[in-house]
Amino acid sequence: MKKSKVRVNSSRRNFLTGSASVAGLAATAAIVPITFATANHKDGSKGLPNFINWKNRDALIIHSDKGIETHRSAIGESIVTPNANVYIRNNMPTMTDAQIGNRKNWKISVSGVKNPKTFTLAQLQKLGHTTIATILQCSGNGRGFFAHKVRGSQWKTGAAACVLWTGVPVKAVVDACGGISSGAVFMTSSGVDHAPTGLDPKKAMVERSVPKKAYKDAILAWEMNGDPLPNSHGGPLRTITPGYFGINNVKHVGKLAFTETESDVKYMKSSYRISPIGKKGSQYPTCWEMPVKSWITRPTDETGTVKAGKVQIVGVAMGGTKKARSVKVSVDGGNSWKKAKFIGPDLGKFAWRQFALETTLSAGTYTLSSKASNGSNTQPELRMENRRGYAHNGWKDHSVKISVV
Ligand SMILES: Nc1nc2c(c(=O)[nH]1)N[C@H]1C(S)=C(S)[C@@H](COP(=O)(O)O)O[C@H]1N2
Ligand SMILES: [Mo]
Repeated sequence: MKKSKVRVNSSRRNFLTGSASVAGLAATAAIVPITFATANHKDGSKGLPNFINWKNRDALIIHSDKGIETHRSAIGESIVTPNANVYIRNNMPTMTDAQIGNRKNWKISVSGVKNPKTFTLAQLQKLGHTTIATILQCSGNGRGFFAHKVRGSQWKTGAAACVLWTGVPVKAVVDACGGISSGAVFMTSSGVDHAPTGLDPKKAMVERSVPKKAYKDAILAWEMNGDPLPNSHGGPLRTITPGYFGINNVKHVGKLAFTETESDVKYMKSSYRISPIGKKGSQYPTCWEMPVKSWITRPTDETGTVKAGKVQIVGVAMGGTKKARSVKVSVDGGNSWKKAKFIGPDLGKFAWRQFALETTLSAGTYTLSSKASNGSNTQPELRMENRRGYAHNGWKDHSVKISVV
């Protein structure tokens, strides 16, 4: 397997994340070696774990049976990522058919509303129906570019997907319960995948609170790209919180609550906190809204030899909780930029936009970069250094080096 190396520099900087200022976190100068494989199965010849044996092995990089990444070139040539190519991130094991039972009878309790109720999936399906496109992206996507030793899957670009979800708007569910109770500040979703493990719920339950306002866009989804929501993606029912990082899209959801306080489980309180290297604690911001980001999907080392002449540089750009407005592409490592065109359908502000720049390249080596903007924010050059390698949207690390022959 041939590998090439791209060396990029990062230098000191401070950063902002979402609306919360994280002062005092700064990168020390570092040389970051980034390795791209030219062939699939760069993780060795491991097969797919059993619970996702229906997935497309060639599209995936297996970090572990809890972290399976999509190859950079396999997130979809068109806008939506095929289910067989979508990454998997499990804190708890995927529930089995036996544990789930009859899907139509799956139950979710709704509280923190005027009239708390429990609905079966069949009942939810009568309350409302909608389809939205969102980006599912792990908070740690891009972790593999960090220079310090970060615990967790070394994701590069492929802990992300653009997916069409079908389900019921949370707003319709809230209306059916007489509205949200006064005093609620958060929408809290609880997964029940910890239950079969018998582990302490405070440590094992994936329960996530998001600011209440997120309920207006959120849905409870039972379908993913036209298929019943696969167990591995949280079937039969999952909260989709558009514009928010993956963890806030709770799989196997059994409880939805409008709460005055944030959940106090581990996955809310201590995990997913964006803290300086060497520090941790719930005083740091949690991974909620995603920042503006883009990356090139083609050409890369994965997509084969690039011949001199006309080249299509293609990628995806996301605006976070706002629409992606523009994206610029550089073929010289960021010295000069050209505006790329958005192509394909616009599936709304929570989906990514595909972009393309047609250019002519002669033989040589090139560093291809992309930089997206949502009108208010533009991708920074450098990552914000942080302990667990979250929320990386720096364009430099996401560059690809290609040889044109
Ligand atoms: N119930 C539950 N929800 C969960 C998780 C989990 O382990 N259990 N993992 C979270 C994380 S960290 C991410 S990135 C996404 C991954 O979704 P996927 O496996 O469908 O790609 O689901 C989130 N929701
Ligand atoms: Mo994640």
